[in-house]
Amino acid sequence: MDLDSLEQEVTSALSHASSLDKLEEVFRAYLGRKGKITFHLRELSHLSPNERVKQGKALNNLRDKIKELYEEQKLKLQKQEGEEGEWTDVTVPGKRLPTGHMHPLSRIQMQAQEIFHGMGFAVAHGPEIETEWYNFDALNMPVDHPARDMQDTFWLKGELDKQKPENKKSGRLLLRTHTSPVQVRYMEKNTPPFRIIAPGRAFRHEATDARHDANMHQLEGLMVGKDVSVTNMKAVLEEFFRLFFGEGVTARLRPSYFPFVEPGFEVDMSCVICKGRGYVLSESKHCSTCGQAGWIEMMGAGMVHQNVFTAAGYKQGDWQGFAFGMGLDRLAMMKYQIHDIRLLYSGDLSLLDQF
Ligand code: FA5
Repeated sequence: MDLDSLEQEVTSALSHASSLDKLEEVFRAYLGRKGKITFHLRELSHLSPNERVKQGKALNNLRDKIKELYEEQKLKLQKQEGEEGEWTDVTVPGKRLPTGHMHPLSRIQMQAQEIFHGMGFAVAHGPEIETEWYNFDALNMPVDHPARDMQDTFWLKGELDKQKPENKKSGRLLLRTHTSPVQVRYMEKNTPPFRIIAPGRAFRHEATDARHDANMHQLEGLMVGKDVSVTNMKAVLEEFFRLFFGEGVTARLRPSYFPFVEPGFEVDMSCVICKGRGYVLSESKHCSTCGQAGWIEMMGAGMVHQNVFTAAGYKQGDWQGFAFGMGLDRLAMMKYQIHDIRLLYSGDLSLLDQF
């Protein structure tokens, strides 16, 4: 057995192996079960004891050397193949991490605010827990006024401390039934001319349906000056609808009654779900969103009653202005074609994830 030439042969075969697969092949050819060196190792038993010791030592040394060479070459090839294998396809779309997003109602509120901001309206806020005075009395609805029944109220237990002068007129506590009390709170602290909007939550103790919920959002508007008129109000509201919904949506004013305005109106817009038909063609059914009317009531509006100015501390006859209170939920329903207001508060991700 010529171990020197065997060593040369293996060394050359290992160092010339050009891939990991080929390297494995060489290794098996010498040290595998049927490998050349394994064969010689097995044959040792046929040799004389002296020969066996000598040959055995030499073969074991060769085997260790081959293993060492094999490991070295393996590392080299792994590195090479790894580097070549590291290929980046920059056109593969990145993984999108799930992130939160704005609730459709918050979006609607922001969009509406932006439009009014563009028309010079500032934003004002008021508390959700209100007093009877701001929610009703100051808005020309004293106790026993039948109009109080128009807005079913969640009354709260407890009252404000009547010893404090600022609470003298407050009355009972309640969850505000509309955003109109912000009008009075703002006027108490500011002198006209001004124009404000007051977005926020309001509550009504009433049965729910596709258009009504016990918890809803309104956006109040108030513009006061020396000669603000119904014409200004109509222009502002029409401009708002145009900017918010685009051309093609029509609005109408209907005479209506609210104790805090005179004259008062209800503002309707054509239903975008059924396109004003009252019947949804694609679903072959009557439109439940507008109750088949083709119109949906969006807001109440009118010229601020002089009694409200007086309650806020202005002198009777000094100022005139208009006010409106629109349903933000209704606005969201029309904009995104959501057929039931309750979906907005359901937390249903199949709806919310669309925004
Ligand atoms: C009011 O709340 C008056 N404060 C509006 C107003 C302000 C009139 C200033 C004049 C001057 P009304 O109850 O009609 O009015 O409600 C106004 C709008 O809020 C409605 O047109 C409707 O869009 C929305 N709304 C009222 N009740 C609910 C409800 N339960 N669920 C959802 N939206 C409602």
